[in-house]
Amino acid sequence: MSKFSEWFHKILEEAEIIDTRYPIKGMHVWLPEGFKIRKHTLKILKEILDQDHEEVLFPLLIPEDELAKEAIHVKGFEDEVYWVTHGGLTELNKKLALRPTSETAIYPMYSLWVRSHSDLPFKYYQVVNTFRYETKHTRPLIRVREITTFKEAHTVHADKEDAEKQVNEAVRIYKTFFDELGVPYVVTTRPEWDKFPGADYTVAFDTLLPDGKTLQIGTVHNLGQTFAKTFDITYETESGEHEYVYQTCYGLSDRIIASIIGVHGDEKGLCLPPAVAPLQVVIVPIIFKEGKEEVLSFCKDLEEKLKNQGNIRAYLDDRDIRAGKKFYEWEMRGVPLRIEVGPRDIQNGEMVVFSRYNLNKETVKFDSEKLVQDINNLLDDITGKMADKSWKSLNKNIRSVKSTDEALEQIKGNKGIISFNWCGESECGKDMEEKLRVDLLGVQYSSKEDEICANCGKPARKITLMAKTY
Ligand code: PR8
Repeated sequence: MSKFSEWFHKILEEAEIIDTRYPIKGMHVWLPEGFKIRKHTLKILKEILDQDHEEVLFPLLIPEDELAKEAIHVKGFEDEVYWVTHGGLTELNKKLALRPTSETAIYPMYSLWVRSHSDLPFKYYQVVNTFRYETKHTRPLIRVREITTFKEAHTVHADKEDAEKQVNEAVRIYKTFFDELGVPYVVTTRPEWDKFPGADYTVAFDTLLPDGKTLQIGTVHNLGQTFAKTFDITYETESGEHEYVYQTCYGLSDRIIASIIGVHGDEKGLCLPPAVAPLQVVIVPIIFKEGKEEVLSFCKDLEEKLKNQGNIRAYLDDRDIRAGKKFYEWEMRGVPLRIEVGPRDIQNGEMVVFSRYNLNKETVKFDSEKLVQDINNLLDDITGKMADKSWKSLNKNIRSVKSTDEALEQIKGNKGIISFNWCGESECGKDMEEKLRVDLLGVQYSSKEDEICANCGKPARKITLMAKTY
């Protein structure tokens, strides 16, 4: 197990995010702390999506014949489907699949719902659990067999241009979302051999974890008319003809939580962005025999004020244990801001604030009038600085190379992401993956001038990224 992997497992347990001891491989239990992080994260996502999507909820089970309808799609998932074969003791005459994703659950209904051009576009999403019998090594939150937090959006459009536009819009949505979490990413168009089964093309978000491997954290698929033709999703145009629709879908999973934990965490444990931290501020009274009551009552007022006036998730830790022990625990749990108040601070009109992300402690003047505003500003400042820090770390680890030899050197020494010019030929791309034992993430953009492919020397106009991946 790599150092990061060990760290990750340990912190999931210590910070009580999930319990991995559930007796089915790849399926875990969300604990209260983890569930809160998940809840706050979903709230951010839903707020963004709800601006122009509708939330729906489809059944978990998909009839075998529907799942099998789209040949390429079913081929892509056939090794990974869990089947329900019995109802009690009775064998079902039609097997039912636990959804690995919901295209084949949703699109037969879209075929009933979409009627006229005036119904379009349709933008629905749901947050559900999906099941994939992953054959690769499972890892908590990263590669699970029950994806508990599968956010999937499915849109329907009258024409190709509108679907293209939606792909860009979905990329913008995911950028906004990851930016709020301070999780940095690279966006690429996946190579042909790695696109979603049934899609025309796939655009993917990858982030970099501390061990130098990338993690795919979100995908946007342009489905073209493939599913529309399979499921007969048509609409009547203004002139009364029937046309097949164009579709997109895009999804995120439990990996969003894994990336928050992995990208921001450090040797002291979790380091949570204020937006998703179960507690944003913890108040630790520094108590001596003298002035104990005064300090406690001051801290109680402070807690009330932050909670009631500021809507800040604040908590007064007045347990009768050493302050040092409290510091250790809250740092491990990733609380973004700690306020320490002792008798002398009250006399001086000061308090000590400690930022988790840079472990900085400073004494600040205490102004009762401006307190809520000051703390909110501090939290905003932390959000921005955490994002800066994680983006710097990602950018530092993208290295441009001119040849496969150079790529090999870089990957051996530094890990991280390699950027290079690629001719775009599948054979050449796969050859590189094999030689370098990495995955080709995909094409980032066309290079400005004709360059030479780092592998085969043919003309290349595609800046492409490669990395060891999860
Ligand atoms: C779709 N259909 O399904 P996608 N554990 C954790 N996360 C995972 C796992 C896993 N075993 N497998 C995939 N993911 C489309 C889009 C509806 C929505 C994550 O797309 O198969 C990946 O990060 O690409 C991926 O980006 C996301 O789920 C969506 O899965």
